[in-house]
Formats: sequence, structure tokens, C-alpha cells
Amino acid sequence: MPPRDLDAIKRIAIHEGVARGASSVRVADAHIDSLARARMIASFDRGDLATWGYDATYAQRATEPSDVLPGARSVLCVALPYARPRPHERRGRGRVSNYAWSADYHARMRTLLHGVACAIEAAAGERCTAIVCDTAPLAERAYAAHAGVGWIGKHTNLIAKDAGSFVFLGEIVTTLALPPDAPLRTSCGACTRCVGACPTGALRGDYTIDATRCISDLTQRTGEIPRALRPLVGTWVWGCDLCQTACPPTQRAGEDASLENEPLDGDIAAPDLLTLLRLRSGEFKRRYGRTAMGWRGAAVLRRNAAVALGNELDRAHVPSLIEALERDPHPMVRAHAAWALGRIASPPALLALRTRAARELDGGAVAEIRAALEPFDRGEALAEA
Ligand code: B12
Ligand code: SF4
Ligand code: SF4
Repeated sequence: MPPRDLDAIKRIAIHEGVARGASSVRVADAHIDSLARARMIASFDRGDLATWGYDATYAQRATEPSDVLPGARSVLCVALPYARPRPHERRGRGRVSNYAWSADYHARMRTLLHGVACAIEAAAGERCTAIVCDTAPLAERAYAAHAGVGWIGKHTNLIAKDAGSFVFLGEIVTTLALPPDAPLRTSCGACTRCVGACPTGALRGDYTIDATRCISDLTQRTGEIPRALRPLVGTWVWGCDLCQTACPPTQRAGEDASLENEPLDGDIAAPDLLTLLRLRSGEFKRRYGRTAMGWRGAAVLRRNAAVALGNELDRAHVPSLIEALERDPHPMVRAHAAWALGRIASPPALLALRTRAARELDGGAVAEIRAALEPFDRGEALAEA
């Protein structure tokens, strides 16, 4: 196909993408990205992504677009903005990351990409595209940076030129050799605001992250949240936005008013923690099934609510935490409720822990109850001595 026609196809794709809500649509060459591969392997070797089970094979596949589509020559990268104003903080309410307030972005992104891919294939007269968003192995940020959609910041997110970092990324890998765009020349410079804003010290400041410390990872994992990190999670119950809300280019970008980013309801961004602590499967599916919070199940959200309540240190929450300690069907939730009660440490909280210690059958929950009581038992032993 002559280059002139490829230029026209690229223009059609860009027009289609922007018309469908993307803030940016640009093209990268579908080369093997050796730099990104080396950075990913180094990150996996350090254990930064330990919870995700990524390895050198994943890094290899993610930096070779022909793994997604044999014969790939170009990657069309799009950024879809999603920032919305955050509700005021209120006691007893959890914090949910901006990206999960509206209907799950994967479906929206796929619809957008599908429309653009159809336009490309109609113009090319052949099947020549594959769609990627989050699921197929692809270093999405690295290719978006090559295409000049934005640059990768010290918080490791891609900062789109005008929309900031609150953008979802999606790609169309194609066998067409579309004319590539140039990367941006922008960088973070001397700024380190995201590093200072991160409560868990997950960001090193050298454009790498220890994701095992990131609240986004901690609130999405299915196992326990490490005890030492629980106090640092604060009241986040799903994801975390702190490094991005501190980021000057993201602040300057402001919000996106499109209807698709409208929060599903008034509570979704700041759910009532006691309601979340009692959330069961049916209600979970009804409330969260359509959102990006809908894939880990109700027990993970109950666990996160227990941690948030432990961090609020409000004695009024003790009866609900005792109920979770005694009746929650999931041992992980009982274990985190034990931790929360130990943090609050009012006389009824400690009594409930001691009573439960004699009845609890799950080893992990027993260990948490013992750990919660340990400072007080030690104190009593010292007083007796
Ligand atoms: C696993 C994962 C996570 C993990 C790990 C995050 C991480 N930083 O790696 C956790 C659960 C922590 C996470 C959290 C979030 N995630 Co996430 N996540 C992913 C996923 C599925 C894979 C990322 C991955 O492979 N990480 C491994 C690292 C080593 O590789 P990498 O980040 O892709 O790329 C590195 C290299 O490319 C390298 N690099 C290569 N070339 C160059 C060149 C230069 C100059 C530099 C500096 C770096 C560099 O730097 C990159 C960053 O370290 C991607 C989707 C995808 N397939 O890419 C979404 C994705 C990265 N997540 C996304 C989002 C929205 C989030 C959250 C904002 C959600 C939230 N609010 O809670 C947070 C942000 C936390 C943070 N500070 O990163 C978006 C990011 C959009 C954007 N603007 O960048 C993505 C792209 C999903 C999407 N399709 O939109 N996520
Ligand atoms: S999302 Fe939160 S915990 Fe994760 S790196 Fe950013 S500020 Fe730190
Ligand atoms: S806060 Fe500053 S250092 Fe961090 S990503 Fe934004 S511009 Fe870069």
C-alpha cells in the first residue's frame, strides 16, 4: 500500500478516536522495545510486582507487539480521560479511586477501540487489527510514550499532554505501517511531589515503584494486607489516587465532564464503611458488578473496610467490628477485624478479642487475634511482675 494511503488511514483513525472521546490518538512503531523489556525484567527481579506473578517471559511478550498480532507494524495508542471532582472527606466513609466510580472502563475502551479498528479495516479493505486494553500482555505505557501520547512520570503513570495522568490507555495493534508520531520531549524534571505524597513509600523517585507497597495493589489483592502496611492504607478501600492528585500536570488538566465518567451513584466514591463491612455477595454484584471494583469479590471489600475502620480509631465502630470478628464467614475478614479491634483497643474490643481467641478455628485469624492482644497481655504481665 503506498504511504499516502497509510497517511489517510491514520487520519481517519485519529478522527474516529477523538470523535469517540479519546483525548489523544497517536501512533508508535511496533518495534521490540528493549529498554522497556530491560526495565520490566529489573523490576520483576527486584520483586516489585511479586503479587502479579510476572516474569521474564511476560516482559518479553509485553515488549513485542507481534505477540499480540503476528506481523504487527504499528501500535495506535489512545488516552481516555476520566478525572472527576472528589467528594469531601467524611468520617465513617471509605475512599475509592477515581477510576472505579463509573461503569467499568474496559467496556468503554473496547467500544471506542472497536469503532476505530472497524474504520481502519474499512479503509484498508482487509483484516489487520487487534485490540488491547489491560488484558493482553503489552507494555501499554511504554508504547503510549513512544507514540507521544504523553510521558511516563515518577509515579510511573503516563501523563498525557493536555489531560494529565487520569487517563485510561488502550491500543490497536495493526499490520499496517502507519506513519509513527514523535515522542514528547517533556519530563518530570526536578519535581518529586508524587514521591512525597505516597503514604507507603512505594515510589522510589527514579521512575520505579515497589507495587507490593502500593495501596492500589494492597486493596486489590486477595490475601492478607501485611500488618506493617495497614496503618498506611488510611481509609482507601479500593485503589489510591494520592500520587496523581499531587501531580502538577494532572492538577492543571482538571476534570472531564463526559457522561460516561459520571459516578454511578452518590455513595460509590465514598462508601459507608459499616455498610461495606457487611457487604455480601448478592449486594456486591448488584452494586459493584458494573464497575472496575467488581472483579475481586465481596470479602476483599469487607477486609478493606475493616482496615479502614481500624485506621479511623472510632470506638463507635467497635460493635460492628465485633460482629465481623465473630460472624464473618471469611477468615481473612475476621483476621483484619481482629487487627482493627486491637488498634481501637477499648475495653469491649479487648474483651471480644479474648473471647474469640478461645473459639476461633482458623490459624491465620488466631494469629491475628494473638498479635492484636500481645501489647496488652505484655503490659499486664509486666504489671504483675
Ligand atoms: C499490574 C498493573 C498495576 C499494578 C502495578 C502498577 C505498576 N506501576 O506497574 C498496580 C495494582 C499497583 C496498579 C496500580 C494502578 N494502576 Co495499573 N496496571 C497494571 C497493568 C495491568 C500492568 C502494568 C505492568 O506491566 N507493570 C510492570 C511495570 C514494570 O511495567 P510498566 O509499568 O508497563 O512499564 C514500565 C516500563 O515501560 C518502563 N519504561 C519503559 N520505557 C521507559 C522510558 C522511560 C524514560 C521511563 C522513565 C520508563 C520507561 O517504565 C514503566 C513504568 O515503570 C497495566 C496495564 C498494562 N498491560 O500495561 C495497568 C495500568 C498501568 N494501570 C492503570 C491504572 C489507572 C492504575 C492506577 C492509577 C489505579 C488506581 N488509581 O488505583 C494505579 C496507579 C498506581 C501507580 N502509581 O502505578 C493504567 C495506567 C494509565 C496511565 N495513565 O498510565 C493502566 C495502563 C491500565 C490502562 N489500560 O489504562 N496497576
Ligand atoms: S497509588 Fe497511592 S500507594 Fe500507590 S504509588 Fe500512588 S500514592 Fe503510593
Ligand atoms: S508529581 Fe511531579 S514527579 Fe511526580 S509524576 Fe507528576 S510531574 Fe512527575
